[in-house]
Amino acid sequence: MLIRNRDTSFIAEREATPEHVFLNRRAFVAGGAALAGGLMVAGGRPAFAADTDPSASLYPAKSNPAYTIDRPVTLESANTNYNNFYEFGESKHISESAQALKIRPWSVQIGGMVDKPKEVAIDDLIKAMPLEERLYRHRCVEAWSMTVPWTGFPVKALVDFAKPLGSAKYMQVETFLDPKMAPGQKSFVYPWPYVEGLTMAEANNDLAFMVTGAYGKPLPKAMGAPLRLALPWKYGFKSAKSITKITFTDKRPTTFWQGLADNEYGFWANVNPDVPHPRWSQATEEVIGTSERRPTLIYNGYADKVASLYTDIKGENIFM
Ligand SMILES: Nc1nc2c(c(=O)[nH]1)N[C@H]1C(S)=C(S)[C@@H](COP(=O)(O)O)O[C@H]1N2
Ligand SMILES: [Mo]
Repeated sequence: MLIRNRDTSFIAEREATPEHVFLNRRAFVAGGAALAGGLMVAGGRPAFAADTDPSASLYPAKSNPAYTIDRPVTLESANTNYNNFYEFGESKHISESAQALKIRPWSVQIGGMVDKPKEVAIDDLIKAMPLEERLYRHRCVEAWSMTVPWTGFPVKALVDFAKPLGSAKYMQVETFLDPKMAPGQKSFVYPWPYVEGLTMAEANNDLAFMVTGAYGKPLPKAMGAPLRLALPWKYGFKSAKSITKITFTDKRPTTFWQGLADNEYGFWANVNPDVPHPRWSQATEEVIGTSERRPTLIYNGYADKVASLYTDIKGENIFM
């Protein structure tokens, strides 16, 4: 993610170049140096060990034919080698360092404006929810995209489980806070923990998905195990990873990226090719795992399912 020069230690090149381009170049240079020295660059450990995950027997889940798409699925190996997970570093290649993420025991706190606050162990939650597989597009604000076979359950099922009060207007989600486990959280540049949020209408929309698996297996750590969001009509940063806390509230959350640069990353963040980011175009996207660029679609191709959520919102930029 590109951020503005709040911290003057960011070098000029980084400000002029999308982060993934800059970092890939750096990785290329480092790889070249290692090869010149006669070393092989390590191939990388597997993203996770599905056989040791206590939820492994629940996968693969049946696929929901209502959510298929007209693009090839991104190769799993391409996906786990190109991630945004700032808790484990600013590079796209965090799948090794993310192995430090401890995903059991794991529980999710549910509170705020609810009938009764509760804490639920992840395996109890997964067993109580109706798991299914959906193919979704994923469009990062940095103008790259993937197609991912997620497994999970509708956010609406979690809302029903949480029983929010009628006065709740937003669902806020938070990632763990543990700088010992996640070295990226030692950086004071970022407003940890990662916070995101949805309106209740968005949370109850059919497309809003709570993810527990991918590629027919439990979710790899690099993709935000054991619980993350997938909100395919919004820029990827809305889809918070490794969720530990869900709070229902009547106050709009200040999200992680807003906390860093609210002139560049908003609360709504709906995909729109005609509304550029302040420093780059959103008209097209690099399709990860291919050499293609494709035109970006309004609401990332999901307008029929979500556009009606925004018809009454006035005086705000719903595309930032
Ligand atoms: N906790 C947390 N969630 C996060 C992020 C992050 O850095 N930390 N990055 C976001 C961004 S910018 C994107 S594009 C997606 C990336 O998900 P992926 O790595 O599974 O493709 O996760 C989002 N959720
Ligand atoms: Mo992103």
